[in-house]
Amino acid sequence: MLSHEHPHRRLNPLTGEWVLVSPHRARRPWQGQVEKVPPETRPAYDPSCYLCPGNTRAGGAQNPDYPGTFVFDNDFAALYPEVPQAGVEEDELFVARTEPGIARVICFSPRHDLTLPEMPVEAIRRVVDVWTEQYAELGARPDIGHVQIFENKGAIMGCSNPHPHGQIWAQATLPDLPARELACQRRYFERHGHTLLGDYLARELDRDERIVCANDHFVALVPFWAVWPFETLVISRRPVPDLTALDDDEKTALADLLKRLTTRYDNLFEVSFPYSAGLHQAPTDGRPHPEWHLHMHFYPPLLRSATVKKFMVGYEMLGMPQRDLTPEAAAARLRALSETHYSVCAA
Ligand code: H2U
Ligand code: ZN
Repeated sequence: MLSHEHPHRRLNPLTGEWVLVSPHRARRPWQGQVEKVPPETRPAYDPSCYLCPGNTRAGGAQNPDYPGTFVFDNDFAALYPEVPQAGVEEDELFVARTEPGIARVICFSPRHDLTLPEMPVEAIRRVVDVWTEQYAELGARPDIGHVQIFENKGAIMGCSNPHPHGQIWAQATLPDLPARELACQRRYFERHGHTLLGDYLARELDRDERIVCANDHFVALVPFWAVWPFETLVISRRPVPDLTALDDDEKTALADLLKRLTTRYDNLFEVSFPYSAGLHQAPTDGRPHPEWHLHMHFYPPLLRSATVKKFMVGYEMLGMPQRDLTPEAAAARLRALSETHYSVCAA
């Protein structure tokens, strides 16, 4: 029996990568800065925000007076459809290919001052519906093989604007991380006849050691192989390959779980909790993907306060990811938090 007290490695079965866990180091003294972050107040409408309704964007286009969600083609798109098919393949040392794609921005709400945890479940449900529609529309295109929907939240994550929004990068080929997840899920499904995440979820529910919160259709947990201090994985209880396979109740349940999870995150350090989060759905290559199990990753960088974050440097850039706080301890911290947003409690 492996003791979680000693340095050990854990395998991420979704990607085949390992993480080094050094629990004893969580006890080391911390003499770095711990700043108290003053609560941020933002207006409901900001005339200088390029995402607020009615405003002119940096690219010159004008936003409509949208009442709910609003999707537009990214004015500074990293990918666009009309690229001439070309490749460099001088030899095995210099390989490059053009990549067609589409990049979009999704405003979650017309309200400049809200974030997901502060939005009502019905409004988050609209965001889930937009994600579903966008995955279906972009995925149906013959030139799109993968649709990556994500949210970058907080200035330290490189988010350019506090207005609640996410992005979509859809492209011809499968990016590296989903490709690794595809290979691992496929191998598992061929061997066992069930999805990897379905079996994993059943085991986690049984142990109840890393579960953060759950409802009838979705579960949020700190994965056994978490890399980021408070990383979580949201898994559908029913093994479905993508959002379009969810029924009405399941989509509302996803919205409910997202609100509850992000509220817990904000309550952890009483700050609008930064993260990069994204859905992992089946590739849109026109083939069935019974092995793919819909899930969403949350990768938050904060470690011990509103300002002290985990850096992926040194050993991590040269060796492998490493963590001090155990996933079990992180889950216990998140589980102990309230699902009422701290700003409501303070009011
Ligand atoms: P992030 O804040 O997550 O970085 O995303 C904002 C995106 O919005 C970014 O990709 C786009 C940027 O290109 N954008 C527009 O498309 N139009 C604008 O007027 C400003 C920003
Ligand atoms: Zn705004």
